[in-house]
Amino acid sequence: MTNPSTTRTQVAIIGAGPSGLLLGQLLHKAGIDAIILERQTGEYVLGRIRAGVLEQVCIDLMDEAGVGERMHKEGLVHGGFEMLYHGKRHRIDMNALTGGKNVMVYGQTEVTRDLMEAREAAGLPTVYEAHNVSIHDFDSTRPRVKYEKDGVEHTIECDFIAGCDGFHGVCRASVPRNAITEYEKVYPFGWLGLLSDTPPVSDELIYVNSPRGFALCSQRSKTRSRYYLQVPLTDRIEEWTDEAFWQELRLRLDDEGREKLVTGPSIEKSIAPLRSFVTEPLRFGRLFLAGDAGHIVPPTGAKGLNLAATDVKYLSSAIIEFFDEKSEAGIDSYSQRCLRRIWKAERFSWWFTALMHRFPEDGPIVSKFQEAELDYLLNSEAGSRSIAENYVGLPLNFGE
Ligand code: RFL
Ligand code: PHB
Repeated sequence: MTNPSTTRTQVAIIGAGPSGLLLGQLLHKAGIDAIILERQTGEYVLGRIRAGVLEQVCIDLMDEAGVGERMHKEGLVHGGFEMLYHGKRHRIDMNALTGGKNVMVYGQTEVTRDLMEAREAAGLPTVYEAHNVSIHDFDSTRPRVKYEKDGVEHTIECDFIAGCDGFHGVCRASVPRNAITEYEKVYPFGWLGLLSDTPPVSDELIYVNSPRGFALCSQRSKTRSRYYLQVPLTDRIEEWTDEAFWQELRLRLDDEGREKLVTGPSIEKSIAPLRSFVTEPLRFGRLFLAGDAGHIVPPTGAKGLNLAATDVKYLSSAIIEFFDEKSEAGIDSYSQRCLRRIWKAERFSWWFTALMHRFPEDGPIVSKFQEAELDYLLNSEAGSRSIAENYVGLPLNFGE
């Protein structure tokens, strides 16, 4: 059993998801020390199957953090994806439509593992199973964080607190209600995801708008597939056998997809609710929110992890500027810079979700609107280019 302790660090990072780990690595590269506190075990964090698509900006940040080697070796570069509606596929040639930009298929689990290993190799401190984390005095220049480990209370004194603790974390919840505005939309369906060690049905991702609801054929490697189905929020995971999942997926695919689909036992299966959510602002004195702690997008646009990475880029630059140049310009503009990018990704994710899903309250006329819009978008270069430009991710300095 350890004794109560008081430690000092420059940045206390709450949460060892991709945001917290990437921030820790970028700060370390700049010679700034940080302690990460994580409620769960490392294995638990790695066991959460989530994102799979990285934008170029996120790839560049992994490189900048010095953890890009395995990603470049094992990640799959995708220059396009397919959209299926009315039984017909249309390819969005992202590469051609954006002047050579691509995305990388590389699982969030792998991103997290690479960051965890780099942190461990550098001997940087992460406290897993840190319980009852609480944050204090972030409206002053001497914030503190308290937590319990093995029943013993510890205190960290720091210059900044980075709230990288996801949607259900403690940081956003600790901000006085009158200092924060939250915008939220909850969607009337969820995504049922299934991971299996089977070859993907196609080389590229397929986003499906079918009369039975949305489906997505994604992948993690040439031998591991990730599929999703739109399901009612009332569905329970225990009710979905693997066989029922594959059967429903077949019904939402085209003939070619049904023919090529290889099925097998699931290695993970879960239902995720869909939500659009933004907090304004993202800075409260010496506390900063980054990643899912500050915003959530429905996964249709594959933006959540990518937005988390760009928040962290802005935040690490601001903190480095503070310590190296004694300038508060970066921390003062943190919220505004992030939010400008966040709202564009929120808008795209909401729009893409509305275009591809069946909403229970909508009648047949809305399906007709969707079909007309898809017909327009996919047969117009301007329409397709707009999808491609948003999907690969807008540049960090977009509009500046
Ligand atoms: P995380 O990953 O939720 O990590 C937060 C960490 O904080 C810890 N924590 C605490 N620690 C200490 N004390 C407390 N009080 C704490 N409270 C929480 C948690 O245990 C956790 O480890 O947030 P982060 O780092 O901001 O990362 C965000 C991403 O995880 C998320 O945006 C993406 O997964 C979203 N997402 C996707 N994003 C993409 O860019 N591309 C995709 O293809 C994509 N697909 C997806 C997705 C999310 C999905 N789900 C399940 C919501 C697909 C799905 C199905
Ligand atoms: C995934 O592979 O998990 C994935 C891919 C694209 C999305 C959402 C999730 O839009």
